[in-house]
Amino acid sequence: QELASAFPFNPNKAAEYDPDAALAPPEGPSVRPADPIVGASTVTERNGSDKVGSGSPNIGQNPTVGPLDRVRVDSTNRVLTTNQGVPIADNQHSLKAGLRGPTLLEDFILREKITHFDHERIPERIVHARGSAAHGVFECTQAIPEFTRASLLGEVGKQTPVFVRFSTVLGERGSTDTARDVRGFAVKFYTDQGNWDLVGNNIPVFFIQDAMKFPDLVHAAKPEPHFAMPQAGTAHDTFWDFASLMPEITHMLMWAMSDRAIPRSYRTMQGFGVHTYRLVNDEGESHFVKFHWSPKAGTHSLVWDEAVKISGADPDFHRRDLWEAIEAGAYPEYELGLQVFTEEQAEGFSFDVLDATKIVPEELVPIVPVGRMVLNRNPDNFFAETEQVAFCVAHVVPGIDFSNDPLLAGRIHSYVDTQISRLGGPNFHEIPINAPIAQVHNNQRDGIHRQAIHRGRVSYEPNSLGGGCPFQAGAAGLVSFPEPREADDHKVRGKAERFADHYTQATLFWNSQTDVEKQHIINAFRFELSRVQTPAVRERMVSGLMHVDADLAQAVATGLGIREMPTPMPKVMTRELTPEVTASPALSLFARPGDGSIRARRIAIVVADGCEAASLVALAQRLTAEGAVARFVSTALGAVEPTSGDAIEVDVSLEAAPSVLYDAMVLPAGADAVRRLQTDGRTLEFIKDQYRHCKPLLAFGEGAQLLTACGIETDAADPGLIVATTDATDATDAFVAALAKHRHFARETDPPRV
Ligand code: HDE
Repeated sequence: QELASAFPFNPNKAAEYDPDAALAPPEGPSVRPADPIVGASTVTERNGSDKVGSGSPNIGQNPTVGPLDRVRVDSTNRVLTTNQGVPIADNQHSLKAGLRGPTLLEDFILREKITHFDHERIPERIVHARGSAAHGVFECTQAIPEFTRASLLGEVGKQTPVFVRFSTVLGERGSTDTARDVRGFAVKFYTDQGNWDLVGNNIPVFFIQDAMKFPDLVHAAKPEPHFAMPQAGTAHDTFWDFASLMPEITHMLMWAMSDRAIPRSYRTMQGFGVHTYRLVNDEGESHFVKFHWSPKAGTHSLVWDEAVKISGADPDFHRRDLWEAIEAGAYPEYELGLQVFTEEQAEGFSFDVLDATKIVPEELVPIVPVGRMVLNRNPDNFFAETEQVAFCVAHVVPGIDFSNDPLLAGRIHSYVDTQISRLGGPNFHEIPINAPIAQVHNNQRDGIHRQAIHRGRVSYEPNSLGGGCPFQAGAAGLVSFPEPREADDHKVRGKAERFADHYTQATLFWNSQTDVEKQHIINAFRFELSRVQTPAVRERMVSGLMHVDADLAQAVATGLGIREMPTPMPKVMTRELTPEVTASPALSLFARPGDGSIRARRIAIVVADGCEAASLVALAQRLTAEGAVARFVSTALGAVEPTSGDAIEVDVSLEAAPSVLYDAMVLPAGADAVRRLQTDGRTLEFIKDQYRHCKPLLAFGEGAQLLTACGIETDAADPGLIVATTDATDATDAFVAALAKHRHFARETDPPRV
């Protein structure tokens, strides 16, 4: 008894001694209950689980995989032990034969520590290695039993726990967050019918049409094999060589060269299932479906110059943003929308819905909102959760099924396959973050690191010795949609005809962009292709772009110094298809400005000795009250003495957190302060970057002189540039409105003026 209280038992094992203690959530700061969506009715928590369920009897009761609290470890007030639970007396010194003598082989404590350390790393994901994740809740807002028997969409208000991982595709695990790249948007729904993984991207189309080409695509895009450069980017010869020879890539390139590939935040990007999937209802009827996530905060991006600079200033920019927003209670929220259509409708479309390089325009099939997802809790441990989570396209639940998209088919195979090597064996579904809430019963046995302790002698089916258990669910289980085959289908390698239309939707995307977005796309092509060393590759790309839009191709060619336009690339499909839609405003990033909130936006309020504090402090209070993050910035840390009132403690120096890490900037009034700031080149550089990146700027009083010193015209008609007297509350209002709008591109020029 005495020993037990001195060295409490491992809580993972405590159930064997004290079942009540085992079921109680462990104490300590690392464990917080999930925050339910406010106002929702059906949140129940079992066993203190973070996996908030819908109240079905299975939730939290699974003896094998159970809630995550079962495996959480909190060492507060605990003694240091070996992996066998033996208390360690001295963690500083190895065991030696005399103080200056050799270290002994006998020192199993040293060897255990070093051996474990030696094996800490697991292989990173071959793609999407760099990622960040969060826990949350999905809530059904419109039940659609007429389309699907998936229980998570069966009842309004029903809540399903989720774990979401965002990622870049190309970079290694430690690469920068703000590289130009597609972002992964993978959602694991822990439903009461088993896990459903919707493994999507922030761009609704893909580079290739057939899984057969995926290793080629990734080999071309990853660092070149001879010298392993460049990291986390496509601006190199092998990618564009491949791209220029694969015209099916054209539509995706338009998206990837747009500002979609440099999001401001994971909170401000859309997500897409990309492929056409199927919904199947209780009667076995099927509809095609496309999945869309839309952020409540709107779609906002960085500008390229800014993204490049952030890579140096804070390579963890997106990871930090997601973490801090959740810690601050500014929970990222997304709406799930569906495009549901019939097979007959799909046959009539001018494009093939099995081709992942095509979208279904919203004008053709509207998006119907069915739910919302709130990310409300950061993981406790990056490795255990974010790194070990294993998403898999094959994880579907009854009511959700696949289409024949040939890209999807390859993915159904690839994910589970790669995870067997990445996570070291076939039992990775038992790793707590991957384990379903639904109970797991089957006759799969053994394998490396098996956790479940299966009872009884039956591990086969049919059986009589185990009473026939576990038994087949029959119609209540997952029944694949019995899709009829065409009578004349032959085994063949090839593609359906409409897959060969490589340009119509690339043109649709181009035509749907605003002028600002078009210019950014041109600049991105110019940048990426300027890095390509092989002139023939650059020319071949331009010859393909000529089919998208003549102006686009010309502008890119000019940027590359190509004086004579090449012959357009021969088209694979000569038959002209008539698209249903030639412009879709919904494809512009500006179509989703968001809810007008400024939550989690970061504002630099510049201060220096001799500034007028009252207006700045009042502004900081207002911004904080609206959920924004206001930071007092100066040339160095320490306290700043204003003209009157209390000293202002500087939060961060210009050096430590340059301009690109802020969404907006405020310059103080006060002649002395302005004189001081003006003599520091870094302040002016800070202001210039804010201006060049089209961010809101507010200058009080003499602060406007700093703008002039940067060559910024203060009387320009620019709603993002506000010059005010110190007591102007309407200026503060204008600033908050400018902040909610995010960027003010009207001032942008190419090349930049400032
Ligand atoms: Fe993936 N993809 N992918 N992919 N993918 C992986 O699985 C693959 C594709 C996506 O946060 C891998 O566990 C093939 C499209 C995301 O853990 C791997 C093909 C879309 C993630 C794999 C594709 C995606 C991955 C690497 C073409 C958007 C990260 C590690 C046939 C709809 C998930 C892993 C996470 C990860 C294969 C194409 C999204 C190798 C073969 C299209 C978000 O299995």
